[in-house]
Amino acid sequence: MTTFEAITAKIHAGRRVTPDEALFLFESNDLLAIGELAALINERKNGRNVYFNVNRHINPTNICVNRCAFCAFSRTAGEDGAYTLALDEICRRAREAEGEGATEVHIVGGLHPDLSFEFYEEALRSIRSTAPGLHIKAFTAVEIEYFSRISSLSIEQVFDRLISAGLGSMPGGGAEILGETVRQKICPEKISGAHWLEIIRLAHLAGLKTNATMLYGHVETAADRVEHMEMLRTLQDETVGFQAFIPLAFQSENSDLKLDIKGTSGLDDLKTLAIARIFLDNFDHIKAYWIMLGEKIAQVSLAFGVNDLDGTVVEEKIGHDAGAKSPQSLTTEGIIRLIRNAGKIPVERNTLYHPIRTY
Ligand code: V47
Ligand code: SF4
Repeated sequence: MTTFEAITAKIHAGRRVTPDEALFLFESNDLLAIGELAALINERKNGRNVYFNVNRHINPTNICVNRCAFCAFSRTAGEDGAYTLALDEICRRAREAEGEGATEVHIVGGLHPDLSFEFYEEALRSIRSTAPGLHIKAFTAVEIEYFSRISSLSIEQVFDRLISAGLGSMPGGGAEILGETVRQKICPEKISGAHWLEIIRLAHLAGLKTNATMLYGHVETAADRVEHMEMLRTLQDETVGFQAFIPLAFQSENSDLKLDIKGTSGLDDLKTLAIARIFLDNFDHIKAYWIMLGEKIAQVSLAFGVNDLDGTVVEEKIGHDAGAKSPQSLTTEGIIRLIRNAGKIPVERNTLYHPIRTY
């Protein structure tokens, strides 16, 4: 029989927790005890260091042929609020970010019906030449699969071409909940969970580091979350290509998902982050994305196993179009203060987690 004592003993011995044990933790309301276990694991891996990076998000277009039910960011071409940035504007934002001390641009967008694969290659090339100091973290597995379809190139060829154009790594979006039953309810047009995992596997084989996200707080059950994390843990055993795991708290405004609940609770946010830290023993970093969580829960999560607060972001659209109440951007000083006030050591990192400066 699963008990808290047995799980605690396992963690103290550095042993891996099973899916049933993770589910047991989700069913427990002893948040502080779960947090303590997560904090212990994090302390072993990262000491008191908490990472952040100075970055800027650029979303080239919100026009998307998928129109996932949970997504308030996307539009159909011609609809009110639909936009596509010109190459010049994408480059201007990247140059501005570099000028303001950013080391990374994070680029994701909708699946545009008319833009060609060459547009995206050109965007990467132009950023690389105008802002050579920036690491380009771009495109979810969902976009990569779309590029392969619109260009008639294989996934491997798409990666080769994008890496030649300047792609440095990939963010972890598009994972949502990998299990098919939930996926059919929240994003039936999107590639399957198995396909997402396969594309990420190919990214890792091509030498790209990626992250992995999990969109939670909608129709999924705790068992769906555990299954999602188990799929990631299994792939990570094989490739060691994941850097951070990022649970994304669902923002419910303007979404087509008609739910009784309005967003996640603070308790659920902290429990989910802590259980992720406990379960994903082969991930180095658990990131609290303050945009979706709010600054206060993100700060408290530093005592619940989290060791990364993402970045300064500058202009965030995906969460804010869905009603996120956090600011659009944090200053470097703001993030440093937030980490210090939690009793931790702020470390500015680059995208690949090399420390740039310890404060
Ligand atoms: O895939 C869409 C999510 C993701 C909503 O890898 C929503 O460093 C909450 O992946 N409520 C894109 N979430 C963002 C993303 C990300 C963000 C920050 C850092 C990294 C990283 C990756 O946003 C989508 C989807 O899962 N999303 N709509 C919503 N209403
Ligand atoms: Fe398109 Fe991504 Fe939004 Fe789905 S989540 S509608 S794929 S932009």
